[in-house]
Amino acid sequence: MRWSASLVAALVAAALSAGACSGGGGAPAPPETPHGLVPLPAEVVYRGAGFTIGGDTVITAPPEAEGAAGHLAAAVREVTGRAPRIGEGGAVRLELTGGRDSGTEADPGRSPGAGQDAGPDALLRGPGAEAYELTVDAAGIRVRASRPVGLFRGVQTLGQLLPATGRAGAAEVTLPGVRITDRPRFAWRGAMLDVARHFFTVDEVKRYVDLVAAYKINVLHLHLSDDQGWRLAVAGRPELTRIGGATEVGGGPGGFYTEEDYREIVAHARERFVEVVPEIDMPGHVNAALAADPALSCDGRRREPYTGTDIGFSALCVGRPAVDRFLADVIGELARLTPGPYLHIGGDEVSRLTREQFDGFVERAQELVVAQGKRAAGWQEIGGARLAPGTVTQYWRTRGTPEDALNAVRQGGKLVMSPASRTYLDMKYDEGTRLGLRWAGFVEVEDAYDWDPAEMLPGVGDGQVLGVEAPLWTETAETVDDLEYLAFPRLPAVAEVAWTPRSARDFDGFAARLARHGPRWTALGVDFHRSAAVAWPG
Ligand code: TNX
Repeated sequence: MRWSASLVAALVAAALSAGACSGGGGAPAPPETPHGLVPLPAEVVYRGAGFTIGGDTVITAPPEAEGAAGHLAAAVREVTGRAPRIGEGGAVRLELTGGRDSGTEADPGRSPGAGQDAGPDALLRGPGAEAYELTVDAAGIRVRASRPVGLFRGVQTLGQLLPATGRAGAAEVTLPGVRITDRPRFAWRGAMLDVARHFFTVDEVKRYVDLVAAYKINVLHLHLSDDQGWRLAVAGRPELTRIGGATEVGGGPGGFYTEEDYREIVAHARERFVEVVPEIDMPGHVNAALAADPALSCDGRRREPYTGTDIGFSALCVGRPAVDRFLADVIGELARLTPGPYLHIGGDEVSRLTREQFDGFVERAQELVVAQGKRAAGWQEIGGARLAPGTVTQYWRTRGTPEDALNAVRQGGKLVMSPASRTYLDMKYDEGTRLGLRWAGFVEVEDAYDWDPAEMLPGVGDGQVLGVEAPLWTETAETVDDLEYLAFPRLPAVAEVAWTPRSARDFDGFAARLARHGPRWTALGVDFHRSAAVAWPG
């Protein structure tokens, strides 16, 4: 019999309150965090006795899952003060089953089985690649998956079964007895960070990755260029970063990533099974590039650096040989530095070009991406162009017509859903929010949660949706605190929309589970927004 998670939650709540009424005669103490899992797994059954982790606990894991085992040991150390040893014969076991993924898409060119670097697997193979099972009982803890990525996702779940913080002096923690069978609904579960409007350092980006990976986000979409800044070094074009990288919104010093910096971010993300999708936004949003290289504009004039927040005023002089060389250099560099399967070419909000010019540019950029063995991603507007097989279109415009996105689907393309009125983490929560914009309306945590990606557009169901992404534009966000205040708690809401089956989701249940994360964020120093719809403890 298969239980829906919400049914199980209701039964557990009933059982717990029955236990409370029975006078406690031998009834096990209610587990500390029975409903704190975000995103909610596909199936959760709390049952039987749990398991106590202490200083002598040993974690056993195959070599491919050493990273996951290390993350688990660190999470345990956070609450008990001591990391479990990783070795043979442990009561906590991470196991690769070596079987086939359940329900994956065919992916010629890769053989199934355990032990592969699972970063691209999840994006190219479909959500089954990330499936796992987690059991906690009196004998121990077992996580099973066919791939290392599944073990890592299972360890993230396990981390949420631990209390937020250790009790002073307690060297042990008891996890509830539970059996979880889980896999994501969508393959692409993204967080976009705009490092162009305000620059964020490698360490700041890594911290964001750590925070979002806990919610099983698997794509870090880095918005690496815009009018206000060019943030990635491109071999042979030093002026792009020297001039284009030297400022940001408000006139601060800006910054950029060297090849080494970028590789460090990619490696850090991959260790957490998060794939970096780099975006160079073209053919609009390019003032920083035009400030660096006047040959990219039709009038041949160098632009002044731009530190304001207007949009739509810049464009490459498409069709010029200098622009084509630039395009080839930039896409070549992105492909060289990026192990993941997708390169994002931007394509949003271009008002200076004719439709023909725009479409021609998008088609040329796609051709270059495909020639590098990659797939292209682009904002919704690219859907009007002829799309290559595998090109992903990112829906965002909740004002105006979705015609471009529908056109992408008519061509057989898939969508990543980032409706601004639901997923834009840069919108204000409400009238009083000290940061953020308001053009797409206020976005409270209920708005970020209470929608369905497969019910937004006519003719766009589960089969047309590759995934969901929450963009964090940074016109108004200058510091890590600003980022975190905007992302939490909305990012976890979007992460659950992307992961959890529709039938298992309801806002009240989510809010009750989410409340448990307040103390976690406080312990991590995350400055989160205390949304009024959530009963935050303390
Ligand atoms: C629209 S969404 C933009 C960005 C802005 C954002 C602010 C999209 C593809 N373009 O350039 O930063 O709104 O909310």
